[in-house]
Amino acid sequence: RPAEPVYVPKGSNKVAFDIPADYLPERYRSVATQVFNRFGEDTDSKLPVKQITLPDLSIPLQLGRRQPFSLFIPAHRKIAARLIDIFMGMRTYEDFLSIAVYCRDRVNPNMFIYALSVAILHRPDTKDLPIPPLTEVFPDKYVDSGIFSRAREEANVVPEGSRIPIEIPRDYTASDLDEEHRVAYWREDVGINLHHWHWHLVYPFEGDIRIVNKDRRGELFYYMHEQIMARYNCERLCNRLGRVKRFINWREPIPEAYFPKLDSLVASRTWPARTSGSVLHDINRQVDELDFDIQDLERWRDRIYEAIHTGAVTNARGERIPLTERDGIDVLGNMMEASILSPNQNVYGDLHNMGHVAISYIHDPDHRYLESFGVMGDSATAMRDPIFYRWHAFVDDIFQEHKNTLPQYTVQQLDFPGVEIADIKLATDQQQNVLNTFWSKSDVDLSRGLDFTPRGAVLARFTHLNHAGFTYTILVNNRNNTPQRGTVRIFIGPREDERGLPFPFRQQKNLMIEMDKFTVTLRPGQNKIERRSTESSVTIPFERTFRNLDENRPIADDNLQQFNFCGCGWPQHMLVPKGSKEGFPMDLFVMVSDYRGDAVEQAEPTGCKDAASYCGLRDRKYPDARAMGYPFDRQPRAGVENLAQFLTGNMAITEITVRFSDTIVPKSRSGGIGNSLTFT
Ligand code: CUO
Repeated sequence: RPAEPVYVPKGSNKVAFDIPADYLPERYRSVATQVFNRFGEDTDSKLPVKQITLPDLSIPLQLGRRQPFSLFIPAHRKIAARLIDIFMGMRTYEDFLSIAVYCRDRVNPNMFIYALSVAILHRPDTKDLPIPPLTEVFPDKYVDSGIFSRAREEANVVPEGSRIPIEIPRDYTASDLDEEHRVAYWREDVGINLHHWHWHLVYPFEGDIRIVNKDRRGELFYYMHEQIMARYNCERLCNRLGRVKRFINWREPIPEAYFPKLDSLVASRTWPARTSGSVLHDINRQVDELDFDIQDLERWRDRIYEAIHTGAVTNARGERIPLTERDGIDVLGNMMEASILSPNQNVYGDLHNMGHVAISYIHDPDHRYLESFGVMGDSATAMRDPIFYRWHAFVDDIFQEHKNTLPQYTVQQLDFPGVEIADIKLATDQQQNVLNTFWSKSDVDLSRGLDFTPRGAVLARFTHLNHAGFTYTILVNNRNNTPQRGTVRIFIGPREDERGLPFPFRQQKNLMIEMDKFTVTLRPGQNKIERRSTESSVTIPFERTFRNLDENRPIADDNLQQFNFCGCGWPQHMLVPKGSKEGFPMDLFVMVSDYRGDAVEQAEPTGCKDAASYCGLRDRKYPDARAMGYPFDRQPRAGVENLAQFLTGNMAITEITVRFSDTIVPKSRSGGIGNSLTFT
């Protein structure tokens, strides 16, 4: 299976690996020359792969080649962690390349790509190397299974150059009879699912402590998923669906069904579906070394609640560790997920991960049908399923329970003396305070993930939500007579609930979507700040989700470096919720906070730094000293009932409208997002 040991971007010089003869698995050796000639004929150079003394691979080889691999299964995690250790432990780049090449045709392909990607992200000598884009390596996790036979036909019959992209229908997993299907375009978005996979690559919950122990990773687990929930709830309101109901009673049938219609090409299996009315069961699957009861989940849940309500956790030595105002959320995030940084897995268990597992095996809890996990069992596919959000609504609610115990922000903790916002607005080329959304089409190359196809791209064309680019304009008065540094924090949130009534602050705060965050220096007097939507600290540029394969233009080398190696980040094309045809009313909120309370003293980041809000910075601390989600992470001070009453002088709100038009608009060639289009 062509999961490439080192990803060579298309369009660059093609390189073939010159592999030591006994690196090939025995049964391929007799055909080695033939295969090399077939795939090596159009290469420009040969890259010699060094023969090394091989480390002990017995543990990674325990997982079969054709077995599905899930990070949520502890036995799989341990095996993967060993492979990551091996990759991380290779002393030189040449040794790393060598072991990667050796493993590629021997270990489980899904685990191989996972471990290889984690190693590339974390080894100092591979920092600038792009990691394999998962849509290209395993397109079967993103594309309707029916596409692949068409793709093979296209690849085998039609010569490169005359191939046309295969259209992925927009509505292939369900019909409108299922009201949850109204938000399928969001749940199944390729960029959103890629972001989630990348996030969990950057923040693994098991393995070498140096890889897991990143600054505030538990808190970021809370915050990144809290923002997914805020965004999804907002998307639901746009589509006239109620906010997600927490999955809290685990004995009740689950009304939400999901039929993924994905086939795994690696494991030759169909991803199982969940019918409406399915019920969780105790899990006892020897094949996965899994044995736990729903009661275990309930005990862990109750102990976590107890820790929150008593304000302290009990560590493995029996000591009480207080959940402090600053670090409590970080401890809780690691404890709930759980990561190996959990203070006590014996007591607090592995609640969030085992929830994923129990749900993903709902159709075969004791392996009697020899079935494997559903989409909830893989971070690359979990967000497709409506139950993901019901589970994470439960998880988030526990975090909120802790946040509700913290002291409310005082006016002094929010205000920025002498700094006042005079005016805020946002504008597209055409209109003020109106955002426009529509559909666009983008292509993904399937050829890397298809076995034995002739060379050249085979494109699948997706239809996805998109929006017209826009600019924020913020007028800020600095009445101090010295320049002041501040952090601009931009959020949007829906104004009205399911009934059309204005949201009280206590509810709206959980729906505030972070749009951007950046530092400014304010001169004394009036300052005009302008900021483009494409500069957002939340998103990665469009080109990093989809490579602009459809535009038939050579890609500049410096861009290539950027393309996929920092794939963590919300996709730019999903920055704005869909809104509605009539116009969906939202609040735009802007705050300039005092930088003295925000600053994290550290060296300038290198490498990927444009999606720090949800992804942090590589090799650096999280670049904002405030609690993540500030100022909306806590209950409001006494007397504040709505957003307007919450404002201090350094904040402002204005009403905006998100208007959706049900048309397909091409992306503009400038690399922007349909900026130059006219809407009437
Ligand atoms: Cu991201 Cu539940 O953590 O999937």
